[in-house]
Amino acid sequence: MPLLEGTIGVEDLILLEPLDEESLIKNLQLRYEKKEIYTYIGNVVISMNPYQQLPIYGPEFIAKYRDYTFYELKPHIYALANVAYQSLKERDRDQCILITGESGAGKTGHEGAFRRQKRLSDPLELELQAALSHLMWVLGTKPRSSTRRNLVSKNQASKLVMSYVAAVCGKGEQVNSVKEQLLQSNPVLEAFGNAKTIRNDNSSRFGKYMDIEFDFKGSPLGGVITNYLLEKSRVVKQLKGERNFHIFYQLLAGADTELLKALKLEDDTRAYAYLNGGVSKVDGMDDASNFRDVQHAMSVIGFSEEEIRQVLEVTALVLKLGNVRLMDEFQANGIAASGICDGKGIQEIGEMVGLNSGELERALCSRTMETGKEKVVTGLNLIQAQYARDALAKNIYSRLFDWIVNRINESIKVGTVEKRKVMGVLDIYGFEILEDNSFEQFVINYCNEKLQQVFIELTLKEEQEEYKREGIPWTKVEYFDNSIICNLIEHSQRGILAMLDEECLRPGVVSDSTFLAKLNQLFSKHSHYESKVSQNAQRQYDRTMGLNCFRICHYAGKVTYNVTGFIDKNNDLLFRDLSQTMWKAQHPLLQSLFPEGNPKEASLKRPPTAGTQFKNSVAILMKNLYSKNPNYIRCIKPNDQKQQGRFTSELVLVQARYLGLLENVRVRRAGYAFRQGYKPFLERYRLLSRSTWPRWNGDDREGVEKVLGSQEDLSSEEVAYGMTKIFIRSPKTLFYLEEQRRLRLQQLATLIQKVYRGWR
Ligand code: AOV
Ligand code: MG
Repeated sequence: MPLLEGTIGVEDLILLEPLDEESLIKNLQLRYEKKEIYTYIGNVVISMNPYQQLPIYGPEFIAKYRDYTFYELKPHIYALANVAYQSLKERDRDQCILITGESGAGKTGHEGAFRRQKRLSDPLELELQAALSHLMWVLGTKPRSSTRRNLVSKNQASKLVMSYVAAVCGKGEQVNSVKEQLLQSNPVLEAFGNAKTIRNDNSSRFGKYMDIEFDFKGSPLGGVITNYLLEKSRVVKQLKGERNFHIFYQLLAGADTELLKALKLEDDTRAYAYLNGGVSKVDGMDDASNFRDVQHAMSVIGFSEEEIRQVLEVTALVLKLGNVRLMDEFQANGIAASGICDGKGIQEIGEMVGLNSGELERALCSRTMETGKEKVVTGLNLIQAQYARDALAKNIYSRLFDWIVNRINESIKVGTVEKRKVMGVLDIYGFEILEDNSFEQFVINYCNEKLQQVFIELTLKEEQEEYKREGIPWTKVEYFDNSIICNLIEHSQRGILAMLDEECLRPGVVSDSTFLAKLNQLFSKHSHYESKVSQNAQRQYDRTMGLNCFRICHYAGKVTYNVTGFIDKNNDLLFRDLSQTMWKAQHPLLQSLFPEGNPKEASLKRPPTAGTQFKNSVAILMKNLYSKNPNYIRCIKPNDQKQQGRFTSELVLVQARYLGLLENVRVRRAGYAFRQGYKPFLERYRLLSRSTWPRWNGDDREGVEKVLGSQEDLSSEEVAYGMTKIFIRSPKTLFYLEEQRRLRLQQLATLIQKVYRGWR
C-alpha cells in the first residue's frame, strides 16, 4: 500500500501519527487539497464532498476496482461497493451500506441526477464499456480518460454504490430491466421527495432505505424501498431562499399547454401560494427537462399512463388547494366562522377530482363532532380553517409520496421464493442542529443516535469483544456508549416519546407546556437532559435557553429543542370531515389515499402518533441492519459555501466529532486490521513453509505458527495468535504474505512444467 508521508497524507487514518484531532483534520485537508476525497479508517470510507466533477468515476474505474482487493488501489467508494458486493456473492453474507453525514455532505447526489441521461441502455452500456475498457487496460492500451464520456453522472455516495453494483452484477435482458427499474426509482423519488434548501440545492427531505435483492449468482432480482418521514411542512411553507418539492416546479415548467389546461394550471410559479420561498429556479437545474425524465422514469418502472396522469392531478390539486383563500365570516349569532373568498378555485378542484365543491367547502370550514348518536356541526374560525386546509394539503402530498413508493415497490418486488441475498443501502439525513429545532429535528436526531448505536455496537463493541473472546491482549479504548441517550428518548414507559404520547392521549387540557413540565419533572436529574428549570441547567446557568425549550446532550453535541408544536405534530390529526370528503372523490387515486374516510372502515381506534410510527420504523430498520454486515460511508462537507477546493477546518472538526472518527481510529489501531480462522489461513499460505508443504498433519494453529515463523522479514509484533484466529496488525503484512504466495506459486508452476516435460 502506498504510504502517505509528505504530500497526500495517509490513505488510512489507522496510520496517522500522532493520533489526535488536529492531525486527523490536517490529514483530511492535505488530501482534499490534492483532490483525494476518499480516506479509509480500516474498512470505513470517509468521503469529502469535492463540489466538482472529478475524473475518478465511470467504467474504467469500476473495472479497476472490481479486480483488486480493498487496500490495493487508492481509497475509493467503489472499493467499498466491491467488498460489499463480493462478500455478498461469495460469502453469502447479507450486506448493508450505511451512508451518513450532514445535509450537503454528499450522501445522495444531484449533479447530473437531473441532467438528461442516456436512456434505457445506461446500465447495459455501462457494463459493456466497463468490460471493454478493462480489456484494453489489461492489454495496456488503456484509453485516455479525457476522451471518454463519464457515464456515471450521479456522483454521490448512494448513487455511486448503486451504479457500481449495477455495472458489475449479472447480465441478460431480464436482469437489465430489473437494473433499469431500480436505477430509475431515483429520479422519481427525488422529484417528489427532494427540494432546494439553503444548504443543498437537491436536499433529500426524506430518509430512504433500499434493499436490493440478488439471486445466488449475484444477479439482481428486485428490491424494496422504505421511506422515512417526509418533511411535509414544506408543502405549505418554505424558508426564504428555499423551494417546495421539485415536482411542483417541474410540472409548471415542463407540462405542455394541453396538460396545463387539463390540470387547470398556470405556468407561472408566482401564481401559487404554496410556492412561497421566493425562488423558482435553481442554478444548473432544468426543471422542464427533468419533468420529462421523471415521466419517462415512471413509465420505465411500470406506472401506466393513467397512473402518471392521476399522480399529476393530485400534485396539481395540492397547488390549487393552497390558492383557496379563506375569510372571516360572522354568523347571525355573532360566532366567528369562515368561508371561501372566491368559489372558482374550489369549483375547479371539485371538477378535477370529482367532488362536490359545496361539500369540500363545508369540510374545510366546519367540523362535525359526534357525541353518542348526535352530530353537532361547528364552524371553524379563519385560523382553524386555514390550519385545516394546510393539514389537508400536507396529508394529501405525503400520502401521495407513500403511494408512489409503494407503487415502485410493487414493480420491483421479487416474486420468487428462492433463497436471496440482500444488500441494503441507507441514505438518511444526518444529525441536525438548526437555530430553531423542533419535533422534526428531534426525531431525525433520535434516528442518528440509533445509527450511532449500531455503529458503536457493531464496530467498536464487537471488535473489543472479539479480542476478549480470542484471548488477545487489548488496550482498553474508552468510548462513549450512547444507550443512555437512546433510552432517554425511546424507553417504552419513561422515554420522551412515551411522555409525548401520554400527553397527546390524556383527556383534559394538554399543551406543549404541560408536556414540557412533565419532562422537566421526570428528567431533571438525568445527565443528558437539561432545561431552564432542571438542576443541570441551573448549575451551568443558561441564559440562551428559552422557557419553552429542553435540551438533549446527544453523542454529537447539545441540541436545544423548542416544544412549540410537539403535541400537534405528534398527533398529526386530520379532521374526520376532511378524510371523509376525500374518500368521496371520484378520483380513484385520491380516494385510495384516504381509506379511513370510508364510513365502513371508520373505527374509533386512533392511528398511532407520528412519534410512535417513527420509533417503530426505526426499530424495524435497526433489526434489519443488525442482521447484516455493515459497511460505512461517512460523508463530510468541507465548507458551507458549496465551493470546490475550500476547506473549513472548524466545520470539518465538528463533523468528525459527530461521526466519531477519532474513536473509530483509536479502536482500529489498538487492534489488528486483519483476522482469519487458522484453517483457511493455513490453507492459503501453507505453501510458504517447508514444514507445512506439501503435507501437514498437525494442528491448524501450529501450522500457522510454522508458516509465519518461516518468514524472516516478519516482525513478531505484527501478528497475534487468538483462540481460533490469527490476527495481523497492518494490511502491509498481509500484502507481503500475498506477494510471497504469488512468487511461490510461480515457482511451483515452473517446477511442475519442468517435471512434466521431463516425463514426456
Ligand atoms: P446529501 O444527500 O448528503 O445532503 P448531496 O449528495 O445531495 O448531499 O450532495 C450535495 C451536492 O454536493 C450535490 O448536489 C453535488 O453538487 C455535490 N457533490 C456531492 N458529492 C459529490 C461527488 N462525489 N462529486 C461531485 N460532486 C458532489 V441532504 O440529502 O441535504 O442530507 O438532506
Ligand atoms: Mg441527500
